[in-house]
Amino acid sequence: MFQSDLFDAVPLDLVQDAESGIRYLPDVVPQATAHAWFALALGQVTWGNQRRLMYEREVDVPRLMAHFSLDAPDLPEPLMEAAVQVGAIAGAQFNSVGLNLYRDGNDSVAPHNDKTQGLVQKAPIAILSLGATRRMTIRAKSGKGRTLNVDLHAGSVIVMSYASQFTHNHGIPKMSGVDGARISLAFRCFDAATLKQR
Ligand SMILES: O=C(O)CCC(=O)C(=O)O
Repeated sequence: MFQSDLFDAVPLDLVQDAESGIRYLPDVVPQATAHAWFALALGQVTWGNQRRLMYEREVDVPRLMAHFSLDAPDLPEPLMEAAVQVGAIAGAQFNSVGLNLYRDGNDSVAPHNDKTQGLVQKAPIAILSLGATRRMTIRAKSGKGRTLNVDLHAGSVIVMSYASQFTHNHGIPKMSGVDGARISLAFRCFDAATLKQR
C-alpha cells in the first residue's frame, strides 16, 4: 500500500472535492490555550466508556467519549470558546461537539466515515486536537489510492467536508511512543430534529 506521510507544520490540502475537501490547519489555537483547554476538558467532562460488539463478543471501545449540544446548560467551560474559534476557521456554526479521550497509544478509532444521517448537508466537520500528537490516517474508499498519514498536533484543526464522508475513511491507529493522552473535539452541525433527540 502506498503511504504518504505528512508531518509539516503548514496548512495542508489533503483531499479536494466540490465542498471544502479535507484540510489540516496547524496552530489554530495557541499552545498555552490548547494546554489549558486540555486540562479543563479532562477534569470537567464526565467521560464514558462505551461497549461494542466485535465478532459476537462485547468489548470496550478503545477510547473514552462524551457528547454535548453546544446549548447544553452543563457545557464544560472551554467548549463554547473552542466552538467559536473552530467555527470561525471552518466557516460553520456548529451546534454539537463529540469528545474523544485517547488515554495512551493503545487507544484508537478504526477507519470510518462520520455518519451523515442527521447532519446538515454540506456543513463541514472540524476536529480540534488537544494534548499528545496522534496520527490520523485518511484513505479513499475506492480505488488504489494512497493512505495519507497526518500528525495532528495540539492546537491544530482538521476540517472535513460533508462530501468527503462519502469518499474517504479516517482513523486514529494505535501507536507506540505516544507522549501522554490526547483529546479531540469533533464539532458538527446537526439538523434541529436530530439535535433535539441526542
Ligand atoms: O480523534 C480524532 O481525531 C478522530 C475522531 C473521529 O474520527 C470521530 O469522532 O468520529
